[in-house]
Amino acid sequence: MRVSNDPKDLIKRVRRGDHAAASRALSLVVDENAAGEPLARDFFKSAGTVQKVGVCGPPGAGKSTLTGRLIGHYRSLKRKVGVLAVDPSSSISGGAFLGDRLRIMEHATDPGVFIRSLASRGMIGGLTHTIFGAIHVLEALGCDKIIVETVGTGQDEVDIASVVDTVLYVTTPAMGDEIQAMKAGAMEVGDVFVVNKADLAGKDKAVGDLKGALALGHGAGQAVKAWESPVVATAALSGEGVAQLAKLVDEHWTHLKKSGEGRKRLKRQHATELQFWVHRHVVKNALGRVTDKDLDDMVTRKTDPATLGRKLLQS
Ligand SMILES: Nc1nc2c(ncn2[C@@H]2O[C@H](COP(=O)(O)OP(=O)(O)O)[C@@H](O)[C@H]2O)c(=O)[nH]1
Ligand SMILES: [Mg+2]
Repeated sequence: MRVSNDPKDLIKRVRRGDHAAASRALSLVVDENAAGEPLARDFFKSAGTVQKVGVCGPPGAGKSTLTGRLIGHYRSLKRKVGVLAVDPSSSISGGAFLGDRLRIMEHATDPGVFIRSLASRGMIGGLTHTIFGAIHVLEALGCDKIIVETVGTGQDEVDIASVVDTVLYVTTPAMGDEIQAMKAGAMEVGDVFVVNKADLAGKDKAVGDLKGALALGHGAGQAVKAWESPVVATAALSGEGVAQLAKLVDEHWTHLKKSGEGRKRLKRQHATELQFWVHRHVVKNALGRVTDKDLDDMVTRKTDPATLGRKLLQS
């Protein structure tokens, strides 16, 4: 079935929960052509009302499998779930999109689940700059939870913590050394730490190491944090621990709403979204006006990148 590109019609249908329209709208918004802008403006009106959960951590930790499990959990509660996978190795057409393909295929035909992988084009810190536009489409579609899976590990300047409300950091018992070496950034970014593959040997040690490292982080002399990031063990393949994880995710959302931290995070998200927007447009606009003569003038040293750059930004 063809879906029209008429913005008013698309908006109406997305807000009615029409997946085909959402798919079309998402493409327009993500492609950043002029047709996407009125959509993006409208969808922003309903931004920030539902919890956005980021799932990050090293490749192979089981993020996709865990995401599939969380979808199943929310579906059992009749919640509508939106999932965005920002993973260069993930693609809907091929490869291991969302790990456990069978479970995902089951969700793919579920009208209560909308899944989309985003191209890695224009990646910043493991995220694509189109992530916010995509999230706003899912918000307008009426999703009750939005899950964003990324390869980001919380060590980049613009990372998952600037995009979502709640960050799940996924690791495994086999990644013990990784926990030891985990940078402060990753320790700070996680709101809930997950030791997945709890069916493997070394689960208790991994949980203990992680708790130890976290305790050092909010160690002596520092103010007691309102939210101390918990550590939970899961076995995504069997589903063990997933209900407990979901409970912690809910508790964090309640904490965000009650403490005012949620509003702070929303402001940070919007600041990042604005940063992406301005960056994109200023760069495109300025560079679009560079002439061949400008390049020649640099070769002959009549000008230099700083002088020319300033001129382009002012004109
Ligand atoms: N033993 C075990 N393997 C798991 C578990 N969860 C995921 N895996 C496997 O780990 C591999 C990587 O999983 P995937 O979800 O694609 O990881 P991602 O790269 O973090 O998204 C796959 O072969 C999964 O089947 C688990 O709880 N236990
Ligand atoms: Mg994955």
